[in-house]
Amino acid sequence: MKQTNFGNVVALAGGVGGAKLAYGLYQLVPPEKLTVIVNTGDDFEHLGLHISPDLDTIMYTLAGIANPGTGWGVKDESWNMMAALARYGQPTWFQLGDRDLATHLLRTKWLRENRPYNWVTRELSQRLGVRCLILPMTESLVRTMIMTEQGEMAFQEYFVQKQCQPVVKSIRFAGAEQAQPSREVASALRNADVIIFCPSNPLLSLDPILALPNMRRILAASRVPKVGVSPIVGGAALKGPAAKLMNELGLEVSPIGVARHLSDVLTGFVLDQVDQAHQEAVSALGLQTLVTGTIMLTDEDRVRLAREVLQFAGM
Ligand code: FO1
Repeated sequence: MKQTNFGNVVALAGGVGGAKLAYGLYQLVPPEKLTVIVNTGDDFEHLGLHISPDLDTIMYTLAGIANPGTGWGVKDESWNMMAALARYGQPTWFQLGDRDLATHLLRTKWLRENRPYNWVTRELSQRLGVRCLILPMTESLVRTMIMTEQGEMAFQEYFVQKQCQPVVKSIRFAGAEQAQPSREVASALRNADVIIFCPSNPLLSLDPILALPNMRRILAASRVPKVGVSPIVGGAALKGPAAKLMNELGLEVSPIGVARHLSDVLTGFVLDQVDQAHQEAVSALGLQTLVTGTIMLTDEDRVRLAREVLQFAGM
Protein backbone atom coordinates (compact mmCIF):
# COMPACT_ATOMS: atom_id res chain seq x y z
CA MET A 1 0.00 0.00 0.00
CA LYS A 2 3.09 2.23 -0.06
CA GLN A 3 2.72 5.18 -2.39
CA THR A 4 5.60 7.23 -3.75
CA ASN A 5 3.88 10.58 -4.00
CA PHE A 6 4.21 11.31 -0.31
CA GLY A 7 6.14 14.24 1.05
CA ASN A 8 7.63 14.28 4.54
CA VAL A 9 4.95 13.48 7.11
CA VAL A 10 5.60 14.56 10.71
CA ALA A 11 3.20 13.42 13.45
CA LEU A 12 3.12 14.71 17.03
CA ALA A 13 1.85 12.09 19.44
CA GLY A 14 1.58 11.05 23.06
CA GLY A 15 -0.20 8.09 24.56
CA VAL A 16 -2.53 5.41 23.30
CA GLY A 17 -4.87 7.52 21.15
CA GLY A 18 -2.00 9.14 19.32
CA ALA A 19 -0.31 5.80 18.75
CA LYS A 20 -3.34 4.48 16.86
CA LEU A 21 -3.22 7.20 14.22
CA ALA A 22 0.58 6.94 14.07
CA TYR A 23 0.07 3.25 13.29
CA GLY A 24 -2.33 4.13 10.47
CA LEU A 25 0.17 6.61 9.03
CA TYR A 26 2.95 4.02 9.33
CA GLN A 27 0.95 1.61 7.12
CA LEU A 28 0.54 4.28 4.40
CA VAL A 29 3.64 6.48 4.36
CA PRO A 30 7.05 5.20 3.20
CA PRO A 31 9.02 4.82 6.48
CA GLU A 32 11.76 7.17 5.36
CA LYS A 33 9.05 9.86 4.93
CA LEU A 34 7.45 9.45 8.39
CA THR A 35 8.70 10.99 11.65
CA VAL A 36 6.78 10.68 14.92
CA ILE A 37 7.67 13.28 17.57
CA VAL A 38 6.72 11.95 21.00
CA ASN A 39 5.96 13.48 24.38
CA THR A 40 8.48 12.64 27.10
CA GLY A 41 6.79 14.52 29.94
CA ASP A 42 5.36 11.22 31.22
CA ASP A 43 8.88 9.84 31.72
CA PHE A 44 9.88 8.95 35.25
CA GLU A 45 12.46 7.10 37.33
CA HIS A 46 10.97 3.99 38.91
CA LEU A 47 12.85 1.22 40.74
CA GLY A 48 16.06 2.77 39.43
CA LEU A 49 14.87 2.54 35.81
CA HIS A 50 14.19 5.36 33.34
CA ILE A 51 10.65 4.67 32.07
CA SER A 52 9.45 6.44 28.89
CA PRO A 53 5.78 5.42 28.55
CA ASP A 54 4.75 7.41 25.50
CA LEU A 55 7.89 6.55 23.52
CA ASP A 56 7.30 2.88 24.36
CA THR A 57 3.59 3.05 23.48
CA ILE A 58 4.44 4.48 20.04
CA MET A 59 7.37 2.08 19.52
CA TYR A 60 5.45 -1.04 20.53
CA THR A 61 2.39 0.00 18.52
CA LEU A 62 4.37 0.58 15.32
CA ALA A 63 6.31 -2.65 15.94
CA GLY A 64 2.97 -4.47 16.21
CA ILE A 65 3.71 -5.83 19.70
CA ALA A 66 1.68 -3.45 21.87
CA ASN A 67 -0.81 -4.92 24.34
CA PRO A 68 -4.08 -4.47 22.43
CA GLY A 69 -6.18 -4.25 25.60
CA THR A 70 -4.28 -1.53 27.43
CA GLY A 71 -2.43 0.14 24.57
CA TRP A 72 0.68 0.29 26.76
CA GLY A 73 3.23 -2.43 27.47
CA VAL A 74 3.82 -5.56 25.42
CA LYS A 75 1.27 -8.18 24.33
CA ASP A 76 1.47 -11.80 25.56
CA GLU A 77 3.28 -10.46 28.59
CA SER A 78 4.33 -12.36 31.74
CA TRP A 79 4.60 -10.82 35.19
CA ASN A 80 7.18 -12.95 37.03
CA MET A 81 9.42 -9.99 37.86
CA MET A 82 6.50 -8.10 39.42
CA ALA A 83 5.55 -11.14 41.51
CA ALA A 84 9.14 -11.48 42.71
CA LEU A 85 9.23 -7.75 43.46
CA ALA A 86 6.02 -8.04 45.49
CA ARG A 87 7.67 -10.74 47.60
CA TYR A 88 10.24 -8.10 48.56
CA GLY A 89 7.42 -5.75 49.51
CA GLN A 90 8.25 -3.41 46.67
CA PRO A 91 5.67 -1.13 44.98
CA THR A 92 3.60 -2.85 42.30
CA TRP A 93 1.23 0.00 41.39
CA PHE A 94 3.16 0.55 38.16
CA GLN A 95 2.98 -2.77 36.30
CA LEU A 96 6.23 -3.70 34.52
CA GLY A 97 5.94 -6.84 32.42
CA ASP A 98 8.92 -9.18 31.91
CA ARG A 99 9.27 -8.33 28.20
CA ASP A 100 8.63 -4.63 28.79
CA LEU A 101 11.35 -4.70 31.45
CA ALA A 102 14.02 -5.41 28.80
CA THR A 103 13.23 -2.04 27.22
CA HIS A 104 13.59 -0.18 30.50
CA LEU A 105 16.82 -1.99 31.40
CA LEU A 106 18.41 -1.27 28.02
CA ARG A 107 17.23 2.36 27.86
CA THR A 108 18.51 2.95 31.41
CA LYS A 109 21.86 1.31 30.61
CA TRP A 110 22.38 3.41 27.47
CA LEU A 111 21.28 6.66 29.12
CA ARG A 112 23.70 5.97 31.98
CA GLU A 113 26.41 5.60 29.30
CA ASN A 114 25.43 9.16 28.23
CA ARG A 115 24.05 8.03 24.88
CA PRO A 116 21.78 10.71 23.40
CA TYR A 117 18.06 10.10 24.02
CA ASN A 118 17.28 10.13 20.29
CA TRP A 119 20.07 7.57 19.69
CA VAL A 120 18.66 5.29 22.41
CA THR A 121 15.16 5.64 20.96
CA ARG A 122 16.36 4.87 17.44
CA GLU A 123 18.35 1.81 18.60
CA LEU A 124 15.40 0.40 20.55
CA SER A 125 12.81 1.02 17.82
CA GLN A 126 15.00 -0.19 14.94
CA ARG A 127 15.84 -3.40 16.82
CA LEU A 128 12.08 -3.99 17.16
CA GLY A 129 11.79 -3.59 13.39
CA VAL A 130 10.29 -0.09 13.32
CA ARG A 131 11.60 1.60 10.16
CA CYS A 132 10.24 5.13 10.51
CA LEU A 133 11.85 7.70 12.81
CA ILE A 134 10.55 8.02 16.37
CA LEU A 135 11.95 11.11 18.11
CA PRO A 136 11.75 12.14 21.76
CA MET A 137 10.56 15.75 21.77
CA THR A 138 13.73 16.96 23.52
CA GLU A 139 17.06 15.67 24.81
CA SER A 140 16.41 17.47 28.10
CA LEU A 141 14.58 16.33 31.20
CA VAL A 142 10.99 17.59 31.17
CA ARG A 143 8.44 16.26 33.67
CA THR A 144 4.67 16.81 33.65
CA MET A 145 3.65 17.80 37.16
CA ILE A 146 -0.01 17.80 38.20
CA MET A 147 -1.19 20.28 40.84
CA THR A 148 -4.25 18.77 42.51
CA GLU A 149 -6.41 19.43 45.56
CA GLN A 150 -4.13 16.89 47.28
CA GLY A 151 -1.03 18.88 46.35
CA GLU A 152 1.39 18.52 43.44
CA MET A 153 2.30 15.08 42.15
CA ALA A 154 4.29 13.54 39.33
CA PHE A 155 2.33 12.48 36.27
CA GLN A 156 2.45 8.71 36.83
CA GLU A 157 1.44 9.11 40.47
CA TYR A 158 -1.63 11.04 39.30
CA PHE A 159 -2.40 8.94 36.22
CA VAL A 160 -1.69 5.41 37.50
CA GLN A 161 -1.33 5.38 41.28
CA LYS A 162 -4.25 7.74 41.90
CA GLN A 163 -6.17 6.63 38.76
CA CYS A 164 -6.73 10.31 37.78
CA GLN A 165 -9.10 10.74 40.77
CA PRO A 166 -7.68 13.96 42.32
CA VAL A 167 -9.23 17.20 41.08
CA VAL A 168 -6.62 19.00 38.97
CA LYS A 169 -5.94 22.72 39.55
CA SER A 170 -3.10 23.18 37.07
CA ILE A 171 -0.44 21.36 35.07
CA ARG A 172 3.17 22.41 34.62
CA PHE A 173 6.04 20.96 32.63
CA ALA A 174 9.04 21.09 34.94
CA GLY A 175 12.24 21.72 33.00
CA ALA A 176 10.52 22.89 29.81
CA GLU A 177 11.89 26.45 30.12
CA GLN A 178 15.46 25.10 30.17
CA ALA A 179 14.76 22.67 27.34
CA GLN A 180 14.66 23.01 23.57
CA PRO A 181 13.15 20.85 20.83
CA SER A 182 15.98 18.52 19.83
CA ARG A 183 17.90 19.38 16.65
CA GLU A 184 16.35 16.33 15.01
CA VAL A 185 12.85 17.51 15.96
CA ALA A 186 13.42 21.06 14.70
CA SER A 187 14.86 19.70 11.46
CA ALA A 188 11.97 17.27 10.94
CA LEU A 189 9.46 20.10 11.45
CA ARG A 190 11.31 22.42 9.06
CA ASN A 191 11.41 19.72 6.37
CA ALA A 192 7.83 18.61 6.89
CA ASP A 193 5.32 18.74 4.03
CA VAL A 194 2.48 18.05 6.47
CA ILE A 195 2.31 18.09 10.28
CA ILE A 196 -0.32 15.96 12.02
CA PHE A 197 -1.33 16.38 15.67
CA CYS A 198 -2.52 12.88 16.59
CA PRO A 199 -5.63 12.49 18.78
CA SER A 200 -3.66 12.52 22.02
CA ASN A 201 -4.68 14.27 25.20
CA PRO A 202 -4.07 17.95 24.36
CA LEU A 203 -3.26 18.86 27.96
CA LEU A 204 -1.05 15.90 28.86
CA SER A 205 0.48 14.70 25.59
CA LEU A 206 0.56 17.62 23.17
CA ASP A 207 1.03 20.54 25.59
CA PRO A 208 4.41 19.27 26.87
CA ILE A 209 5.65 19.26 23.27
CA LEU A 210 4.17 22.72 22.60
CA ALA A 211 5.62 24.05 25.86
CA LEU A 212 9.20 23.66 24.61
CA PRO A 213 10.67 27.08 23.87
CA ASN A 214 10.48 27.92 20.15
CA MET A 215 8.19 24.97 19.42
CA ARG A 216 5.10 27.11 18.84
CA ARG A 217 7.24 29.58 16.87
CA ILE A 218 8.61 26.81 14.62
CA LEU A 219 5.09 25.46 14.08
CA ALA A 220 3.53 28.88 13.48
CA ALA A 221 6.29 29.67 10.96
CA SER A 222 5.62 26.47 9.05
CA ARG A 223 3.59 27.09 5.91
CA VAL A 224 2.53 23.48 5.39
CA PRO A 225 -0.85 21.96 6.35
CA LYS A 226 -1.02 21.39 10.13
CA VAL A 227 -3.91 19.11 10.96
CA GLY A 228 -5.26 18.21 14.38
CA VAL A 229 -7.56 15.26 15.09
CA SER A 230 -9.95 15.64 18.03
CA PRO A 231 -9.42 13.14 20.87
CA ILE A 232 -12.81 14.20 22.22
CA VAL A 233 -15.83 12.60 20.55
CA GLY A 234 -19.34 13.48 21.67
CA GLY A 235 -18.12 15.26 24.80
CA ALA A 236 -16.06 12.34 26.08
CA ALA A 237 -12.49 11.19 25.75
CA LEU A 238 -12.08 7.86 24.00
CA LYS A 239 -9.24 6.88 26.33
CA GLY A 240 -7.83 8.38 29.51
CA PRO A 241 -8.70 11.45 31.55
CA ALA A 242 -8.87 14.11 28.82
CA ALA A 243 -12.55 15.00 29.37
CA LYS A 244 -12.26 15.13 33.17
CA LEU A 245 -9.08 17.22 32.94
CA MET A 246 -10.49 19.65 30.39
CA ASN A 247 -13.55 20.09 32.58
CA GLU A 248 -11.47 20.72 35.72
CA LEU A 249 -9.26 23.19 33.85
CA GLY A 250 -12.20 25.07 32.37
CA LEU A 251 -11.88 24.01 28.75
CA GLU A 252 -15.08 23.13 26.88
CA VAL A 253 -15.12 19.32 26.67
CA SER A 254 -15.76 19.15 22.95
CA PRO A 255 -13.87 19.29 19.67
CA ILE A 256 -14.21 23.08 19.79
CA GLY A 257 -12.46 23.10 23.18
CA VAL A 258 -9.57 21.15 21.67
CA ALA A 259 -9.52 23.19 18.45
CA ARG A 260 -9.42 26.48 20.42
CA HIS A 261 -6.57 25.09 22.54
CA LEU A 262 -4.49 24.28 19.45
CA SER A 263 -5.82 26.78 16.90
CA ASP A 264 -2.68 28.94 16.81
CA VAL A 265 -0.60 26.00 15.50
CA LEU A 266 -3.23 24.39 13.25
CA THR A 267 -4.56 25.03 9.74
CA GLY A 268 -7.07 22.18 9.80
CA PHE A 269 -9.05 20.10 12.27
CA VAL A 270 -10.73 16.68 12.03
CA LEU A 271 -13.82 15.95 14.11
CA ASP A 272 -16.11 12.99 14.39
CA GLN A 273 -19.50 12.73 12.69
CA VAL A 274 -21.27 12.81 16.06
CA ASP A 275 -19.80 16.30 16.51
CA GLN A 276 -20.96 17.61 13.14
CA ALA A 277 -22.75 20.43 14.99
CA HIS A 278 -19.36 21.85 16.03
CA GLN A 279 -18.01 22.08 12.48
CA GLU A 280 -19.13 25.66 11.93
CA ALA A 281 -17.64 26.86 15.23
CA VAL A 282 -14.33 25.18 14.37
CA SER A 283 -14.35 26.81 10.93
CA ALA A 284 -14.97 30.14 12.65
CA LEU A 285 -11.54 29.71 14.25
CA GLY A 286 -10.12 29.97 10.75
CA LEU A 287 -9.51 26.24 10.45
CA GLN A 288 -10.31 23.97 7.53
CA THR A 289 -12.52 21.17 8.83
CA LEU A 290 -13.06 17.51 8.00
CA VAL A 291 -15.95 15.59 9.54
CA THR A 292 -15.50 11.83 9.44
CA GLY A 293 -15.39 8.69 11.56
CA THR A 294 -12.50 9.28 13.96
CA ILE A 295 -13.04 6.32 16.30
CA MET A 296 -10.32 3.74 15.65
CA LEU A 297 -11.39 0.30 16.85
CA THR A 298 -9.59 -1.79 14.23
CA ASP A 299 -6.34 -1.53 12.28
CA GLU A 300 -8.46 -0.81 9.20
CA ASP A 301 -10.01 2.16 11.03
CA ARG A 302 -6.52 3.46 11.80
CA VAL A 303 -5.43 3.23 8.16
CA ARG A 304 -8.68 4.72 6.83
CA LEU A 305 -8.48 7.71 9.18
CA ALA A 306 -4.79 8.20 8.39
CA ARG A 307 -5.57 8.16 4.65
CA GLU A 308 -8.42 10.66 5.08
CA VAL A 309 -6.26 12.96 7.19
CA LEU A 310 -3.45 12.88 4.61
CA GLN A 311 -5.89 13.52 1.76
CA PHE A 312 -7.47 16.34 3.79
CA ALA A 313 -3.96 17.78 4.14
CA GLY A 314 -3.55 17.62 0.36
CA MET A 315 -1.00 14.77 0.50
N1 FO1 B 1 -0.78 2.68 32.91
C1 FO1 B 1 -1.60 2.21 33.90
O1 FO1 B 1 -2.74 2.68 34.00
N2 FO1 B 1 -1.19 1.23 34.78
C2 FO1 B 1 0.06 0.68 34.72
O2 FO1 B 1 0.40 -0.19 35.54
C3 FO1 B 1 0.93 1.12 33.66
C4 FO1 B 1 2.21 0.57 33.50
C5 FO1 B 1 2.99 0.99 32.39
C6 FO1 B 1 4.23 0.41 32.16
C7 FO1 B 1 5.00 0.82 31.09
C8 FO1 B 1 4.53 1.84 30.24
O3 FO1 B 1 5.27 2.22 29.18
C9 FO1 B 1 3.28 2.43 30.45
C10 FO1 B 1 2.50 2.02 31.53
N3 FO1 B 1 1.26 2.59 31.77
C11 FO1 B 1 0.45 2.15 32.78
C12 FO1 B 1 0.75 3.69 30.90
C13 FO1 B 1 1.40 4.98 31.34
O4 FO1 B 1 0.82 5.42 32.54
C14 FO1 B 1 1.33 6.11 30.29
O5 FO1 B 1 1.88 7.22 30.82
C15 FO1 B 1 -0.09 6.35 29.79
O6 FO1 B 1 -0.19 5.52 28.68
C16 FO1 B 1 -0.37 7.79 29.39
O7 FO1 B 1 0.54 8.18 28.42
